[in-house]
Amino acid sequence: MAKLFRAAIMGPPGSGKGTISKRIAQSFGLQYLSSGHFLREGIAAKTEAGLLVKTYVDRSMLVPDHVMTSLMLPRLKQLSNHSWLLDGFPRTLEQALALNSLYQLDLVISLNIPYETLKERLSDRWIHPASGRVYNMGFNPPRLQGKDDITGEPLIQHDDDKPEALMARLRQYKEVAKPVIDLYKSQGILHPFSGTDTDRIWPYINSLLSTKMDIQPSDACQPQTP
Ligand code: G5P
Ligand code: MG
Repeated sequence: MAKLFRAAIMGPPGSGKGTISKRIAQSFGLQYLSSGHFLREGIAAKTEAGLLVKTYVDRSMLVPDHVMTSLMLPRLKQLSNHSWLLDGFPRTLEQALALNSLYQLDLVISLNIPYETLKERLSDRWIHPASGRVYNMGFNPPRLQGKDDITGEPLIQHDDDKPEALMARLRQYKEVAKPVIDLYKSQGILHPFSGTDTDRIWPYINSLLSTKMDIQPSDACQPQTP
């Protein structure tokens, strides 16, 4: 059996974590787990926990660590025989330590994208609120302007993607991510990527993963993404 491979992708809001994760999952057959996706699933289901996390997510505040670890870690336990990629988890040192106590990551991708680029991207971002599907009017526009591709329902823009709110989110990201980045750097598994275009960063990530996983993208099996 091939060795299991466990990776995580970190980066500020809008840095391309989701876009790149989907490409990795498709090219390398990793199971892709997005913390934001699971949170939005709970919100859409209107469970008690979902309504609680909504109060944080709506304000782009971090959901408490114990909620995040109890959301993510059991899902990983169910995937004990799979290779996986985490998008958006861990985000804090507490989350990283909780993960570390169960699994040793093989590789962490950290995206460094200039603030001006993030501002442009997020001000162009439209969301289908019920599913969390994300569009960008320049990069991946919906087929019909202002409408979700799957349901045809209207897309909305998030208040938190306005410049003042975005600045605060980025400051918070830097503060909270620093000890996590330092931890993974000290473990020798951190791989930072800088740039303004996902399409330019992607070939480097693709090549890094091909080397680390000792696999060519075309050899990979079919992914099961959320
Ligand atoms: P999420 O869902 O993890 P964020 O805010 O960290 O949300 P987001 O918005 O999902 O991050 P991303 O995944 O990094 O961004 O980026 P993306 O969606 O791929 O790309 C952003 C936009 O830019 C898209 O429209 C995309 O099409 C476009 N784009 C990508 N590349 C390019 C490019 O090269 N050029 C152009 N022009 N456009 C491009 O978390 C949501 C909330 O959940 C909570 C928090 O409240 C968080 O705010 N949360 C947690 N709380 C605590 N701990 C955790 N571990 C948590 N995880 C989630
Ligand atoms: Mg995302």
